[in-house]
Amino acid sequence: MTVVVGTAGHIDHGKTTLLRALTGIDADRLPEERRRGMTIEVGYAHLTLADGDVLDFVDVPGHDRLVGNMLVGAGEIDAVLLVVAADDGPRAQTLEHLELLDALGLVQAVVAVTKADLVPAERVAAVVDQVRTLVDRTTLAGAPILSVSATTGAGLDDLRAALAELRDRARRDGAGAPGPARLAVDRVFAVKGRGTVVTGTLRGGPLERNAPLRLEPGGSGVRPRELQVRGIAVQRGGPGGRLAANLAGVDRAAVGRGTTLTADPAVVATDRLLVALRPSLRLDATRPTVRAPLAGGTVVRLHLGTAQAAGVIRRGSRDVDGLPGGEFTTILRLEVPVAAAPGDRFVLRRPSPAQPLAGGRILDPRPPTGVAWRHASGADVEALAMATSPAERAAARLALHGALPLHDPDVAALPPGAAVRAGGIVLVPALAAAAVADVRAAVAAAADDGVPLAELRVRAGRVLRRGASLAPQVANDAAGTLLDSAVAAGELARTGELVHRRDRAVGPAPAVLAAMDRLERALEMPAPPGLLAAAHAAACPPEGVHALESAGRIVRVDHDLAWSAAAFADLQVTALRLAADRPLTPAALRDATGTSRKYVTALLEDLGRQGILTRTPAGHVPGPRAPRAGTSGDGIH
Ligand SMILES: Nc1nc2c(ncn2[C@@H]2O[C@H](COP(=O)(O)OP(=O)(O)OP(=O)(O)O)[C@@H](O)[C@H]2O)c(=O)[nH]1
Ligand SMILES: [Mg+2]
Repeated sequence: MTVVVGTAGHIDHGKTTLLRALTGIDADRLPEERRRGMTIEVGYAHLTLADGDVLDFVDVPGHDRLVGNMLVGAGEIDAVLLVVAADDGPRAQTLEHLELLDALGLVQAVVAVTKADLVPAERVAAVVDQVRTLVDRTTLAGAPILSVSATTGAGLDDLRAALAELRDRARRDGAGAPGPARLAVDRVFAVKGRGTVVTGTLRGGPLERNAPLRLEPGGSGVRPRELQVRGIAVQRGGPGGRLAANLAGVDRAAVGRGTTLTADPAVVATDRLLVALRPSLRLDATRPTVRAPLAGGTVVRLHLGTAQAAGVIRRGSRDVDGLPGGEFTTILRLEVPVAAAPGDRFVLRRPSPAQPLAGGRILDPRPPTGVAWRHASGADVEALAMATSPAERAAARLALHGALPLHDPDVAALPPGAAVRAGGIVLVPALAAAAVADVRAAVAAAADDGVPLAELRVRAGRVLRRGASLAPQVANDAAGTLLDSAVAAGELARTGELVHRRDRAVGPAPAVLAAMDRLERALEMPAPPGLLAAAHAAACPPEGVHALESAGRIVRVDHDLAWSAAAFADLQVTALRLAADRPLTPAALRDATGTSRKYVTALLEDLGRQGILTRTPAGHVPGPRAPRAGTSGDGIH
């Protein structure tokens, strides 16, 4: 796994010169950089160590106006080479870079006090002391400090040895820990005849040629046609280290600095993030102290990986202040989406006058919205901010969201019992229980009658949507699964489409049963009255009508037309007998049954739908499902 070291330090303090002395590579490759003798863009070099291992370097500019470019370089490094000129001592960008590295949470560093050839040894020692004090106030505390000269070569062997140790410490810290490959693009260019080429530092596992990847933001699919490590074509690059990828079929304009190339489902494009912020350290006494926490409405510039975006702090009632280390949580809204994943570190700067504001980490790149966010509590946010293991984090994020889709990367990390699976989602158990409790209450309120399944599904779906931001269909599907399991677990009972209490046999009340009998009798004639009027006359409620229908005691052919099953069977026998002789016309059926056009039309349509009769120009004839004379057990002859 290749460790990537980024330079840092004030302008002209000798970063690029030191890298050239170490590696023989001039990271200042642009003509303008060479002419002006200063770094403008991020540059690259690499060093083969005594043990044969290779270190990659990212060289950054020290100019105060180019701190944005410094952060592009610092956004994806494992360790730091801080350079301070012995003649000049620590200066404004020495301090600012240290503040930014601290904000990014970088830990492993080596400090080179360079240009030692220009000053007496006492001056070098004094600068080393000054630097020691500064560095030890940051996350880089304890970093070794060496005095060197790029011009004379003094101290370079010791520096190489210190860099080898730096590499070992970075690896022990988990630099390049295994995980999905992710490359934040820091440079894009078009190569004639080859198409678009991007470069960046690889995080996570290795990247294979032709592996299917996504570009975020945007989500477009891409396969790297060619990979290069330090100018040499490879089948696979990394893990870790600098990588160039030739992207087949991608327009140069579709990729920019900050675009991320990955197959990691945890990386998403987002313009609204839940973050934990820590006010930036202030090493420069002339700079105003950042008040913690940052006020709502504060305009910021986000530097995340190689991406930058304008944003604004949105404070709300779910924000948590006073977390360990002075952290506080907030929502960050961006002007444009960036590619982000949970745990990513970033820096916020004040746009004007430009200065560090805060370091941060992403708690949730897509926090809940709408009702689910209003229902989320500060405690949920705090649990997420304090989570230390993937399982804790996943459980805290589920609690915050109420529900997560099955394909969410956190679902696999959930500890057993932390979630209930329902339909295409997992639910926090309390929310699943609330939905089932609501259903149980509705069923209990309906006493003996039971409640239609469809109604309960929508009802429980509504409960789920109060606790999680879910599409209605997703919520109803999940509610359906919860209902099924409540029935399977014996908490509720189900008869047909009715859900009812387990301790009651479902069925209409005695009064309704009597009304049903009356209605059935009222419909037992070839030309019965309208169904609704008949039900009203019989005092039969709608559920009684449904019960008659589902029990097959009445045959309902239309909204307002039904026969008793017996009357309908008689009519069917008559129709079939006539149709067997000759094509049956509505008039013939009307005369044979003594009814009217209304009844025979409905009857013929219904028998046609069932395939018992088939309509021909001459009239209806027996259809494919007609019971054959003599073989039918229905008594048709
Ligand atoms: N005498 C002496 N001069 C040095 C040494 N290192 C660098 N210099 C000189 O210092 C000047 C600045 O060096 P650079 O390497 O360009 O400085 P830098 O830190 O990369 O500057 P930026 O990229 O603009 O931030 C150049 O003129 C170098 O020749 C050294 O060890 N001894
Ligand atoms: Mg330089």
